Amino acid sequence: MLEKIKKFFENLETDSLEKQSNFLKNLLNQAKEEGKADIAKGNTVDDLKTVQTKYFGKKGLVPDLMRYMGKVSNKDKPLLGKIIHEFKTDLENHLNQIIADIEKAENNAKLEAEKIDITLPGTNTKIGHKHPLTIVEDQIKEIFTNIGYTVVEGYEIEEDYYNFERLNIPKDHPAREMQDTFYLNEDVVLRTHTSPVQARIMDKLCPTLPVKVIAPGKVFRRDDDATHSPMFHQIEGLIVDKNITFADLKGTLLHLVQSVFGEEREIRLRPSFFPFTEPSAEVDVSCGNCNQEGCRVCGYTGWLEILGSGMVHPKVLEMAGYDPKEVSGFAFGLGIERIAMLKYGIDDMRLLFDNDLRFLEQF
Ligand code: 2U9
Repeated sequence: MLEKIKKFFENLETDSLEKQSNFLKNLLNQAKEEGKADIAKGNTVDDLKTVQTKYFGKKGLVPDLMRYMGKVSNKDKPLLGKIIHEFKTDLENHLNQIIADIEKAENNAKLEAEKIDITLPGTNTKIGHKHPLTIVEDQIKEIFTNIGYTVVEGYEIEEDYYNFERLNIPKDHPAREMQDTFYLNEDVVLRTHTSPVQARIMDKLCPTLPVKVIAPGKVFRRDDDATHSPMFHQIEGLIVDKNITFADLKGTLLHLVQSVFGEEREIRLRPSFFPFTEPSAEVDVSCGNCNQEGCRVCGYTGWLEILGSGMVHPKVLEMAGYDPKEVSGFAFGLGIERIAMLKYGIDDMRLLFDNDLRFLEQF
C-alpha cells in the first residue's frame, strides 16, 4: 500500500491535488481497511500496541504521509492535511476503542476471579473456654465479693519473713525444711501459701478495720504425685474486725461450701492445728457421691476434707500492729485443685496441668 501512495505523490503535478483527491482518499480507505484487518487479528493489548506502532509510530504510515506535506504546494497543504487527519483519527479512534474493550474485558475477568461471596457462611472460629481451675477460682471469688470481700494478689517470689515469720511459723517448723520449700536463697522463697499476701495487706491497712480479703494464686511446694503438684492454686480468706467469732467462721464456710457444691451439702469441723490460727479447724463436706452411705470417693467415711481454717492467732494480729484484745479475725485456706477434683470427679491432679483438649473440652 505504501508503494502505491508513494507513486501517487511522485506522479502528482503541482496544484492538482484537488482533482486527484478522490484517488488518494480511495487509497487511504484501502489502507484503513488493511489497518482494521490488522487490528482484528490482535487478541491482546500487546498485539494492538504493535499495530499502533506500525501506523502511528515514528516510522509508521501516518508520519510517512505527513512528510508529503512538505512536498505539495501551499495551496494543496490544507486539503492534504484534512485527508491525512481524517485517515489518522478514524483509524486511531477505532484502535483505541478496541484497546479499551480488551482492557475492560481483562479487568472484568480479573474482578470475576477476585470475587468473594460475602453471603456465604463464615468458617467456624473455635472460641476457647475457661480451664476448670479458672471456673472454680472465678466462682469462689464471686461468692466472696458478693459478701463484701476484696480480691487481692501479691508476689509468687516472697521473703522468708512474710512467708513464715509473720505467720508464726517458727524456725524449726517442718514446713521450713528444704524438702518442703523451694528456696531461692537464704531469705527468699517461692511462696508456699498465699498467706504472705494477707500479712502484707494487714501491714498496709492497720489500724483501719475491717480487713476483709481473699487472696487467690499459685503456690509452690516440693511435692509431686497423683494428689500433689509442685505448683498448685490456693484461695485464702481473711477477715479482721471487732467482735469476729468462731460462729462467723462456721457460717461463712457453710455458705462457701453450699454455694460451690449445692445447698443440700453439710459441713463438719474437726479440731486441728496451724501455727497461724488458734483454735484451728479442718472442714469436711458431706460426700455427694454416696449421700454419706460410705463409698470409695470418701474412703467409706461419708465426709471429704476440703479446707483448713481457724481464728487468727493473736501473735499474727500483733505482728501486723493490731491489738488482739480489741480485734479478732478468722482465716481459711483451700486448694483450688482439690475443690475442682471433687466438684468434677477428677481422680488425678496431673490431668489439670496436662492441657489435653480431650480432657479440657469436657468443661
Ligand atoms: C494470715 C493469717 C491466717 C490461712 C489458713 C489454712 C487454715 C489451711 C490449707 C488448705 C489446703 C492449705 O491448700 S492447702 O494445702 N490451708 O488449712 N490456711 S488458715 O490462714 C491465715 C492466712 C493469713 C495473715
